[in-house]
Amino acid sequence: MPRYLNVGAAQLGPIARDEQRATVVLRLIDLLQQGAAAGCDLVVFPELALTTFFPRWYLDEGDASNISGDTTELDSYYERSMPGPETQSLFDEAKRLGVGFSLGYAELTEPDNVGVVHRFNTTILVERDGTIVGRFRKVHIPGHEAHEPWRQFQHLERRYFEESNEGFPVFEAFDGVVGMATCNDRRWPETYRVMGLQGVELVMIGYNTPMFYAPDPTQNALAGFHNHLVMQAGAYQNGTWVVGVAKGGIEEGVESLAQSAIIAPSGQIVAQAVTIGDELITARCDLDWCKQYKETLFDFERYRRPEVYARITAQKGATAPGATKQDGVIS
Ligand code: CDT
Repeated sequence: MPRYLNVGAAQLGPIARDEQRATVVLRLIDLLQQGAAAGCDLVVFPELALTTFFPRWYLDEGDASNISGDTTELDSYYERSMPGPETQSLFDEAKRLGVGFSLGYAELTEPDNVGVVHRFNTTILVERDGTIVGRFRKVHIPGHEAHEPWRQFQHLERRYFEESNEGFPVFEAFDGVVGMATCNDRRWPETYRVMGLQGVELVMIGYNTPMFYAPDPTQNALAGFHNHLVMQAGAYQNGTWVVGVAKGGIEEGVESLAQSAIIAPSGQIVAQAVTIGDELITARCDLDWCKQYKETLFDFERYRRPEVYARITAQKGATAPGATKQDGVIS
């Protein structure tokens, strides 16, 4: 008897800088209702799905470890509680419909209320009864820390978000084993493998990917190819479903990749968005299909060789043969 999970990928079009949370939440509810009408158990929303992609602007002063000056606008993009006053209606509707969801947002947290705040690029997983059953904080934070005026637009994620040390947990939810990753995380094979080693059957990934990559514009034309390449490889090599969901289209003058996709454990794309705006795509995901890969070609227990992979966790940057690092200089 196959284990089917009906999954929706709720792609979003642009969110304007001055768009109110309430308006965005109405868009999310509309997509959730479309998901319910299509028989979805779970709807996946993108990264930072409640606001515009604010890391494109330099909004504060100080340095990345000590954000200072007027942070009024910056702080307005973060959630201090989840659900909060403006997101509660999404949770209520999910419960009413019996449809779960994952949602990316900027999290501002002040543990122990001692005045030290932390900022994470977070995604939560909400079950069909409206309860939060999982949380993921983005691990790989791309871009830069300081204002770089030479760029057409900034990518200041490394200023506005901390790197999470919580890794890639998986959750027993939706009658399967599920996990999350966020945007740049999808480009790193370790992301999928760490979850693969925990038996993951479905990975939810939201993304905001500008089509223009300032450090190397020769990559621009390959943005769509690279997006699918990494997620299809991650799915196949770990025998898992992958749901990649964009906030795409032209947001505040910056064009972002759409092409949301649902990918099977075979690595094949089974559904793909055809617009660059709000759009729900769906797939009936047989979670037992994962076994066909996990128990054959990618039988980890039988075939993996962790004893020869020590470098993967022992070393960060690449070192060419013969190179030694002294005083920061590779010789
Ligand atoms: N949001 C996010 O992680 N975007 C990155 C852009 C990389 S360029 C700084 C991505 O990997 O798609």
